[in-house]
Amino acid sequence: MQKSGGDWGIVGVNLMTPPKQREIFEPQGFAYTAVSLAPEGIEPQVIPVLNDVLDAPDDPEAVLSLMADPKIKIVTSTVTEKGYCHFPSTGKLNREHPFIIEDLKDPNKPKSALGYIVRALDRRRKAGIRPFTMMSSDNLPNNGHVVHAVVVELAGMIDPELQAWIEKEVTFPCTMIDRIVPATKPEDIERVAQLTGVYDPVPVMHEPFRQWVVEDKFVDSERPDIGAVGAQVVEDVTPFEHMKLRCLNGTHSSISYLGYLAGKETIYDTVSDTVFAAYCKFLWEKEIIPAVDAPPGVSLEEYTAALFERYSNPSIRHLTWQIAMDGSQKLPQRILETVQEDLDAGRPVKGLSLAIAAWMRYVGGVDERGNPIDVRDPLAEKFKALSDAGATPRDKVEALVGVSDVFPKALQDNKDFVEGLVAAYEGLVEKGARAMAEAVVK
Ligand code: CS2
Repeated sequence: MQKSGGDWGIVGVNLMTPPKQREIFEPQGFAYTAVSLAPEGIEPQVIPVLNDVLDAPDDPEAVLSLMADPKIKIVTSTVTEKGYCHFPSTGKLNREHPFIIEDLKDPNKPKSALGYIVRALDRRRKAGIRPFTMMSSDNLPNNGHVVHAVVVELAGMIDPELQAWIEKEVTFPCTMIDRIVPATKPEDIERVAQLTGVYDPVPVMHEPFRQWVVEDKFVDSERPDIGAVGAQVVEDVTPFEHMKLRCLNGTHSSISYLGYLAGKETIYDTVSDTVFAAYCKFLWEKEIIPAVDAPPGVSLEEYTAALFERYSNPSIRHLTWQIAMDGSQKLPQRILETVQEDLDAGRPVKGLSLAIAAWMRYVGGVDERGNPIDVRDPLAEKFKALSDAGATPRDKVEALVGVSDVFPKALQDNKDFVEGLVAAYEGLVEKGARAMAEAVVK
């Protein structure tokens, strides 16, 4: 904002309660502490960029009138994959979603991010105000297209004229954002207080690495000079998204499911085990890099070697349990698209199939030592019921592959792929995750 000139500012909006974010941020002037966790040392920094923070459930009108204010030029969303209320395998809006049903009831009390976006755009249109740019910052391929499709679909359910105006006037740039930021834990808050002498209940603990790639598609070209602080402003984000989602998130999820089953608490713990380290490198070399077109000038070998260093950062305690969350929303773009491309090209997929089988075992809700797993996923109950109903690994795999919200038809119909999953699942039950990861690499 300093480098851009002008009078840019940022207002944060919290869509879900509790906790009440405004009450937390206001006494500290809306500033917060970001802590860079480098292996060679930790570095706290005060981030004073927020002008205000609003809690939507407490005051929907404050949020809607702000979003309808002509001084708002850009709305960004960081609501996680499931926040788009869509079917991950098709990208279509889930019209039965409880939030979407709420969004349709009262124009002044939306529930989902999409509801706020559509209702605020409607106010702007009716008032003759230019729209804002709608920029998703979530970890989805074609995130601009995803949010565009669901916003337009929801608008169409409200008013076809609004839908047509959005299609004509609003832009939805695609973005790729990369920085490992584990959820803040109570011990982090204590640690930051000791480090800085200041109690901040909302610090952000992050790795040093960062990458931000943005498609240059803003309403009336109005945006701050994000290039001045290292964002890459490009014509096409797709190769960057594929590289990140498949190389980083694909292995992140794979080693999280296997690592969790094997009793590993964090990514660092998992890759410190030579078996899982070799498995992760095997995935890149044999199954993922062959399915990724590198962005111009990027070496995927160097990119993945740097990723391995990032995973091996002992200062980052990124829980395998956290990454394992919401698998139904993550698997398609992180793993299944890669598998499909490998299969189409005649490449083997035994490494990624093991990861999918590990996810299936994970959502069954019991780990290798017989302990229950706290599975967090919008479809958790469905997965548990399907898994419990099957007597054998084969029954369980076939039932879970049948979930069309997650698996595209081409994979459901691919007999060899499904047989591979059955064999991997049986192996997980008989030998365990670590032995199975070892067998893949041999
Ligand atoms: C992680 C990501 O929680 C997860 O699913 O894989 O949040 C990952 O840390 C980020 O995409 C890194 O940029």
